[in-house]
Amino acid sequence: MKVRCITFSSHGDDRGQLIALEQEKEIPFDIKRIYYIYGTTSGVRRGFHAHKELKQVLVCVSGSCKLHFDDGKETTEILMDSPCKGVLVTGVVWREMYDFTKDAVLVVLASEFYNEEDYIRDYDTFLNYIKENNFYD
Ligand code: T46
Repeated sequence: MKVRCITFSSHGDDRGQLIALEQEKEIPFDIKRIYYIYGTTSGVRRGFHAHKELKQVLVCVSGSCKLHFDDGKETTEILMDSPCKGVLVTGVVWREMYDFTKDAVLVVLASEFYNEEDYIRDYDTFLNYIKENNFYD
């Protein structure tokens, strides 16, 4: 699966913690866009889509949430409970985000500008897309 956990180094001292993310270092693509999900209504599940081209790094900088990924062959669940934990997504992978705590802030660094045409928002269309493009291999 084209989903990989990354551990970020924290520059901690007696004042607290600081994590720096740099293009071509912690983030293996040019960053064109950053967005964050916060104030999520309790019990809500978001996402329900895949991207055709977009690469992303997701970090839960406050609180926690869970991520579900599905590449059509296997699925994985990742608990995002630390600002030191990033998830790099580079393939055509179905994703859902859930179990957000009240204080959760999920930051996403993205390789492309927002483009609705890059989204596949229907699960059967996603399965057909990866089959047609041999992304199962
Ligand atoms: C993803 C997961 C992790 C914009 O106008 N610009 C943007 O850059 C984004 C990301 C969204 N929007 C608008 C489009 C919708 O009207 O914000 C609204 C909510 O977006 P969406 O329903 O796609 O949000 P999620 O939480 O389902 O998915 C988002 C990202 O869209 C997606 O790229 O991988 O977070």
